Amino acid sequence: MKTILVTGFEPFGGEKVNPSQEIARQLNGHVIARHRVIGRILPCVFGAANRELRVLLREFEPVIVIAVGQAGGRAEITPERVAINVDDARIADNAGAQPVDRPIVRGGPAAYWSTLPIKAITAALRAHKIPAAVSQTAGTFVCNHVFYGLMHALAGRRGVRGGFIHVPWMPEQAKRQRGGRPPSLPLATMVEAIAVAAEVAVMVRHDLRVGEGRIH
Ligand code: PCA
Repeated sequence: MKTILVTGFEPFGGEKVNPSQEIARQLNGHVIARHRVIGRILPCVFGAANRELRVLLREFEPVIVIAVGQAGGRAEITPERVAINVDDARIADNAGAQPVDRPIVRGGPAAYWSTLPIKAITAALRAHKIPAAVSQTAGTFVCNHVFYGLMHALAGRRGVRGGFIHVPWMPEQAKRQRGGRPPSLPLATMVEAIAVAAEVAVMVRHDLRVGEGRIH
């Protein structure tokens, strides 16, 4: 059976949980569209996260890779369009590093596009009544770092597609934020969302060609 690799991140920024970690854990071992799902957790550490990811790519030889991370404050499941070649950290990573304006791959391309069908995934999530939107930036912290590292690693591999999806906070995280209650989604909804995304990634080779505002 072919493999879909789903990665999540350990908690960071002083939090005790990370929905992406729970999603990877829960989907590990599932079979989706006749593909076996391997769910693994990456450290929220510049450099180390990409080294770990490359080990997983070699070990499991997945045909699809969906890296997932938390984007606190977002209200929707957001398939990311593009990874950019820069680390610029607003806070320290879990090893205390806080790079500023540093290329991820020296001499590498400025950016890589996701090779997941991001609009078809967005449409399928909305059809499942799950809030979703294409995102035009994965930020410049460890998530973008892993997204770029993933696409750089896949650039030489034909037939392997991958990308990144950010997810909101879980309700218990949102509750703990000061100053109003930011948006969140139940964990079960987010697990379902990534399962749907994986299925669409298997089924859809050519993404929808509709403007973002017209995806239903
Ligand atoms: N979110 C962070 C890194 C780990 C995570 O889950 C980010 O958006 O960069």
